[in-house]
Amino acid sequence: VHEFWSTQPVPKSSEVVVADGPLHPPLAPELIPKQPHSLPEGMEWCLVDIEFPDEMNEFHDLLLNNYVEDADSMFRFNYSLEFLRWALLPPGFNKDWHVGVRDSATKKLIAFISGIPVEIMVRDKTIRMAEINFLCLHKDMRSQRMAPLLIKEVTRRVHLAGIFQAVYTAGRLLPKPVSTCRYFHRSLNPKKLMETGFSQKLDGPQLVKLVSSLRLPILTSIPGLRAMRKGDVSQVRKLLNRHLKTRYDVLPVFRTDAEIAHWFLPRDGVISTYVVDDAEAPGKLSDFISFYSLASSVLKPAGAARSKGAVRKPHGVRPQTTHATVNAAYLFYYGTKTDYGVSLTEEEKLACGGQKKEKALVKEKENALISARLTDLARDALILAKDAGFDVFNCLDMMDNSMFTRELKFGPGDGYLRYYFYNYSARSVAGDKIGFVML
Ligand code: EN5
Repeated sequence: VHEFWSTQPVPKSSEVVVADGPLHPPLAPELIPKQPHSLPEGMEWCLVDIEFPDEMNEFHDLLLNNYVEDADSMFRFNYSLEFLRWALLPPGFNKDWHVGVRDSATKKLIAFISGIPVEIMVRDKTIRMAEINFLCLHKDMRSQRMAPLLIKEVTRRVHLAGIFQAVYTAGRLLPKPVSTCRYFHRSLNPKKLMETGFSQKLDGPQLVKLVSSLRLPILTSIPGLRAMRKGDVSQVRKLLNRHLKTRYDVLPVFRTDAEIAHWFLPRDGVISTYVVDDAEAPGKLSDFISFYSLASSVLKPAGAARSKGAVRKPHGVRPQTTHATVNAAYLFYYGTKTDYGVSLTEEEKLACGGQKKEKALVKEKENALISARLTDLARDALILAKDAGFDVFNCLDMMDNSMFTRELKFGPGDGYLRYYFYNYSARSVAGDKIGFVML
């Protein structure tokens, strides 16, 4: 069934993985082809130099018209130029991993795939990997078996750098996910979401009730919450690495302040990070939360899918073609110290009557604290995102997100995100043990 994936170092769909480890050892340099894989007649490999505006615009255009859509083709990701620079030019990026394909005759960019370097911890092992993203084929080039060529070519280039594992995500089911997460959405601008078909149309008393239930406080609630600045970088690094390591089974390791500065310092229209500057100890950060900005183009006016007349549109909400995009904030990373130094009273220890029970009770107390704190942080993030003009706030049911999604009125979407490793077979990981966010 999987003509391509059955030839690749990934677990079979039918297989139950029982131990973590590479599927093949590092390749000896002489076994890695020095020349690019061959392409069909009329196509050629190119590097897309993200630092050149012209090439960047071509790449941006390819994605704008051909990248990921929802299951009903009502929306398509609309990554901004600035976002793509942020995503593809982190510290240590490799130009050779920004791979394009051009039409030899017209020189038009018709396909793309990228990798960036990342260090991922899977349970107790730290592995240097390529993070593969933005695989995109022009719509006119579909079903010509091009994706396997792009994947093989980026793999070859990653191998040449001495890296033999990769991590990637997809909405689709492939062999074989290490984890499956679901998208959750929190309306910030319910009327616009209904007009674009992003959420179910309501009118009358139902609409009134919904809108009032989605009201948010005008002001954020956490004292000392402010935008992150340069001076916060090293504290955010420690806060984040510790939070990820203590809470999750799959996580990135941020080795340097430069990486944290790149991924977290606020950039307009790209990434927002807020830190909590403790009032009692000014300059000491206790928490942070971040979200990135990714619009989706509206492809069909709301109601177009059922305009044949089978189902009547509720009147009062007219289909609108006036909204070009839905502006979405996506939850990125967060970290909190609220669970520092949870301890049991002598009384509680006695009641436990054993190390094991004590550990469980400490965990339970930590979780209660974290849950309350994350709910406050996420609520403040919703307020800030709404103020900044976002229409919806999205996240996955990964990390500790399920601790606040219900209370904060997120609802499940129709999309899923599957996590995959290349040349690493890992026992499956529960969604709430995934601590790695992809853009
Ligand atoms: C690159 N590494 O499906 C791979 N989005 O739910 C990326 N649905 O926006 C792969 N279909 O549910 C990405 N509204 C895979 C995701 C692709 C995009 C995608 C989904 C995620 C999405 C929306 C719109 C659905 C339109 C019809 C959705 C319901 C919102 C509602 C708001 C109020 C509370 C309940 C949910």
